[in-house]
Amino acid sequence: MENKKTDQLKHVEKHNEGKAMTTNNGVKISEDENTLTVGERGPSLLEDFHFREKIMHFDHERIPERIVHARGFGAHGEFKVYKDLSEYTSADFLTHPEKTTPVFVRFSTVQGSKGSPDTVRDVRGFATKFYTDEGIFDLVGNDIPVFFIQDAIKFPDLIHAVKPEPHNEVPQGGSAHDTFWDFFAQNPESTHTAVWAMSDRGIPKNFRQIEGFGVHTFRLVNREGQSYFVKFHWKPTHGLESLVWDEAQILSGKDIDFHRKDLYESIEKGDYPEWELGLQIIKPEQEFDFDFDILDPTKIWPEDQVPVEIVGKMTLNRNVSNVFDETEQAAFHPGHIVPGIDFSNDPLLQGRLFSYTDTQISRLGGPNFNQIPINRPVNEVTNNQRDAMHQMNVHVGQTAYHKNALNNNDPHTTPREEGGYEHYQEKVEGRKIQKRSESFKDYYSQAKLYLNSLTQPEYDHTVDGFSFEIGKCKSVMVKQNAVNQLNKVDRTLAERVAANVGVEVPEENEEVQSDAKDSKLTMEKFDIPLPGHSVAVLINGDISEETLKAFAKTFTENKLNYAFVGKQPKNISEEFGITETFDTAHPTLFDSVFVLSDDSDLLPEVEEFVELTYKHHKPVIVDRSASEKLGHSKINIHASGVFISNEPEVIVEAFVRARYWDR
Ligand code: HDE
Repeated sequence: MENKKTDQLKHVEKHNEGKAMTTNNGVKISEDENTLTVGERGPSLLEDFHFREKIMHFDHERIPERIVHARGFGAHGEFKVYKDLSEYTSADFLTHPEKTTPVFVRFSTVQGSKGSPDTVRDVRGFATKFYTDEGIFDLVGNDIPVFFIQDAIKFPDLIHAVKPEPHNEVPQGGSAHDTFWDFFAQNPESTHTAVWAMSDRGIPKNFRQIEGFGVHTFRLVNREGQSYFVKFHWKPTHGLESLVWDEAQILSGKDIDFHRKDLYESIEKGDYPEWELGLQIIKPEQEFDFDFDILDPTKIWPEDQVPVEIVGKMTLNRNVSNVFDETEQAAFHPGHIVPGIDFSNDPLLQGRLFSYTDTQISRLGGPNFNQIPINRPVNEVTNNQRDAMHQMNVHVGQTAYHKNALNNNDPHTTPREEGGYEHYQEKVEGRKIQKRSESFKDYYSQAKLYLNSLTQPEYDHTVDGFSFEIGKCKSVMVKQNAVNQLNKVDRTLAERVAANVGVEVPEENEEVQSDAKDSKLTMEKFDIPLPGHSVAVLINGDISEETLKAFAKTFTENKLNYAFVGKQPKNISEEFGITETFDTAHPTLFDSVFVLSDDSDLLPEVEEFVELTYKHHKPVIVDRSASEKLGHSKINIHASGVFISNEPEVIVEAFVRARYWDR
């Protein structure tokens, strides 16, 4: 949409204009560069209270990072429901199409620490805070619809296995190591999610183009008290895209902030990321109609069996003003729900309900974290909770208990009919036991369903993903055990991975005997819209200002991001022309390449740039002059996705596909 020659800081707000600097106690400061000393070269004096305060505050600037999902980035936005959903729920924000509900979303990786690269292979967190008029609803989901475990008691085990190994704190930001694959092989319920994570879903291209899933089964409850089982989905209107693994690895060095920059810049440019909210609904009487348990978080509800109903749209349209104050201090919780939404008995969900408040208390320093601006509901908070660390309110009055006569029993409780939250009355009977339900024990059918549903390139990438990760393990036993697990899902996958990592494929073929597919699982079901696509225009030699302007015009009209890369051609005004050099630009930072050349030979940097773009299956466009000189390169100019043209309009044809896998 914009030539990259723009001042990115232009949108950052000016602050404190014309105001004096003060201490935290409000005293105006006359000196902020030299501490108080005895004479110019003498000892410093502790009585310099401004110095002491400034250093003390700095010493405590960091808070503990999240134990998981430490690396993340967020933005503000809004949500609107398309139609009144009171058939299913009484939730105010889902029954008033005229209302706009503010939201805050934080995307994250799971494994890496706060400073780890964005493009690692991992599940992505997709947590949304809805500031509804009835209180906060947090949809704390992921970009993969299933999870590695079925019971929350195993979460510390999973996370200890996937995090850097304790003896050497390696690797950072990834699961390609022994303890994770040992966990995988010993805990077969992780198979389905692992297959998703090893597929293209594990290396999304950006946050704008991921799906979001609530993962667990929740309940919707309508005004009459009828309940429905529900799964929540976010479908990106910008389509769904992934990186290729080589590209993701290069980006981990070239630009570790690749995803956060993309989100920030898209919002700054007004190319707002959007998702539609989808619901899958199962009626209570259908609970046992499926060949999977609807409470099992390692299972999807295949969309071909339970269609997703699109019910609303979320748009992210405002960057945060301060990442620490807002994104870092945001406290999400799957237990933050509003009337009309309730929980199911999914044991993973039930365990999460304990963990999130508990973790915020140590991360954010006490139980008043709800009072931090980003966590505050938009409606008024009134109750008898008092005191504790970092209390921000000054409570008035004599009473802080219920019931009371001194204050007319206020704040009072509200019946369900008038908007008070009442838990759904589910009848439950049984013995107290510690045992997983038999209905949770099919670990492999849906892993097979997923593999069956992929296109051939997607399947091949999944083989590569497993081969890389298992191949990185040092223990031959772990590699063998992992391949043995794959053999229980898909024989071809097991054979190909075994060959790649150098272990035996088990003699007996134990794969799931099923050709079942779900048409919604491939990523290729999504169209990739032209706007937002980025193109590197490589300038080889002297290209006229007129030509560059014609390109700039077409790109802008089609809402494409572009950069002119190379050396500034002669006779071009300084404020126009080159925006990146071969030192600053890199093929992995763009979606495609366009080469403009005069009669001179191609620069080696141009050739390298085009070769890597070609290797990553992205569109390559060269003008006629450049095409004649690419003969001896690694590029087949007749291959699919390679276009020879001098016309800027060729982009419309070239960019209909993000990747040309058949090259
Ligand atoms: Fe989380 N998870 N989780 N999780 N999770 C956290 O909470 C936990 C699970 C998810 O951007 C922590 O505030 C347990 C599933 C996201 O701030 C912690 C279990 C799903 C985020 C925690 C799970 C998620 C978290 C760490 C097993 C997808 C980041 C810091 C029962 C549906 C939210 C924090 C943000 C964060 C616990 C499993 C998603 C430790 C015990 C399943 C997106 O409380």
